[in-house]
Amino acid sequence: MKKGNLKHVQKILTECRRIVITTHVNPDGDGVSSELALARFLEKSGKEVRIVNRDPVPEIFAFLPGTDRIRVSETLPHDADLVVVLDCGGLDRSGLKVNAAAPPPVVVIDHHLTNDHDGEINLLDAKASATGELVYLLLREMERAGAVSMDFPMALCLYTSIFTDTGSFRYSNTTPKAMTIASELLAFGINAWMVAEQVYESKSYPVLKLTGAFLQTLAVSRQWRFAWGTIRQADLERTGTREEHTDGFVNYPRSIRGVEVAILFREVPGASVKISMRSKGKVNVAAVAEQFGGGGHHNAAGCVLEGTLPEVTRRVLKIVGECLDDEACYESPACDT
Ligand SMILES: [Mn+2]
Repeated sequence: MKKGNLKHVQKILTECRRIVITTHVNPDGDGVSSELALARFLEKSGKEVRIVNRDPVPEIFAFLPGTDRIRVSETLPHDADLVVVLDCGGLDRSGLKVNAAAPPPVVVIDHHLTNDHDGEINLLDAKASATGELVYLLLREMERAGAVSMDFPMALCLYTSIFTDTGSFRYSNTTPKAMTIASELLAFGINAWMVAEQVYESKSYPVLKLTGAFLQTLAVSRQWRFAWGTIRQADLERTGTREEHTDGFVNYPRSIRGVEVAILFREVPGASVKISMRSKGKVNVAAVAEQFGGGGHHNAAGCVLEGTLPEVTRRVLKIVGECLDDEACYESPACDT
């Protein structure tokens, strides 16, 4: 991250009064937590702050202080002096409709490895474990310059952001810096078990039924280098669950021994398929997702493709197979998609 950008963002935040904060569609723990921590700090600094997202906060993050203030809307408010977009490349990814006649200035704070960042100022660090890590550094910088301090609710949010984006401190983005920051956040009095319990141990029975249905769909390639699973709209309807409940499902095929790349195919209304990909390290799945107009990190990426589930599945598996010198085996019942 460029140090100058941190100062630059700090300056523009200080100068603006009406600030809107948003994140990507289908917000995750990092996006929501980063929004809440930044909003609270800016409000304590006397700013008029709104958080506007296209999609609701996933249930498992309802425990975060301030989620009730997040507004769900299709449209970006027209009267903001500044928009801060967190955890993605820019307003495009927020899914919010923007008044094209008078687009607001945008600050992007993100840690994704894509090159579509389109803010006036981009505070980027692909090495940061989470956007929350960058927000932490920004708030510490602002703390030094002003009268407002970080407090327990902000620390709880930022801890949750690093905790979730590192997969509970398991993924390769669990750097010494991430751990140091997490440790500083814990020192605010956060109960690590409480956060873990809220995020990972508060599943509903319907979600476990959906998990069961998903596990039935798992399939592996000929050489066992990649594996995938599928969620159909009918599975969600039958179990009474929603798309947000499939978060983390891609980790099941990834957990198979020898599998390098895991893919989750989710049928979404409107004849398209949402794809999440995870790599154990050798393959850059962001590069694969970018071929289909998506993006992400080396180890975690996604895209949305138009078409039916079987069509899209074949297209994506073909490319992944080429990357891994392997292929999907459709003729085997176990691999039938
Ligand atoms: Mn993130």
